[in-house]
Amino acid sequence: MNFLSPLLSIQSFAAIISFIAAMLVVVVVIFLVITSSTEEDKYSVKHKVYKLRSRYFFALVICIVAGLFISLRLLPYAKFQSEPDETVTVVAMQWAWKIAPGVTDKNPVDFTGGSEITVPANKHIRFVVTSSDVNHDFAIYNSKGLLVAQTQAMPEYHNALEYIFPEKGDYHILCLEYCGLAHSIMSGIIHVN
Ligand SMILES: [Cu+2]
Repeated sequence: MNFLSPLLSIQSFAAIISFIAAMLVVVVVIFLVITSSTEEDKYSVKHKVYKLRSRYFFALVICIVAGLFISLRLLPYAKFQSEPDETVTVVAMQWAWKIAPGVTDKNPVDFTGGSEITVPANKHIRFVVTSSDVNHDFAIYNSKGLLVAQTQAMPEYHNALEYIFPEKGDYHILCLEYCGLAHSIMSGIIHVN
């Protein structure tokens, strides 16, 4: 009996706490019932909230439309609407890049090109990118090693990548999609002058 007494005291303590909590709930419910508003009050509050809601809605619409017009001007697409100053064909293959100026109607397998090309700075360049075997990704990095443009190189698709090189110097080409064992040696250079 002796060893049970601490347990009993904990039990009675818990019972008292539970009773107090239950009483608190009852008091809160009674308080809410006494102080709750009538039906008419509910309608006037509802009217106010609806008015606020419609104002909030119009403010939101104005913000979204203004944001749209501001951000649309920052999109890069507008400056690429015109025809490019130069077009470059890029064919990816396991595990090299075949790059040559101009557009070609040659089959990507028969297409010949080197891993380097020279293009002018501050001119609109269009890279027409495809692959002669599996999926690759044509990625251009600037001299600081930052990725500046990329597009998928996929067999039977010709993806156009438009870019204006802002600075003279050497830009590096790497493959951004794992394409097999020697994926990491797929590199090329774009000389910009
Ligand atoms: Cu690759």
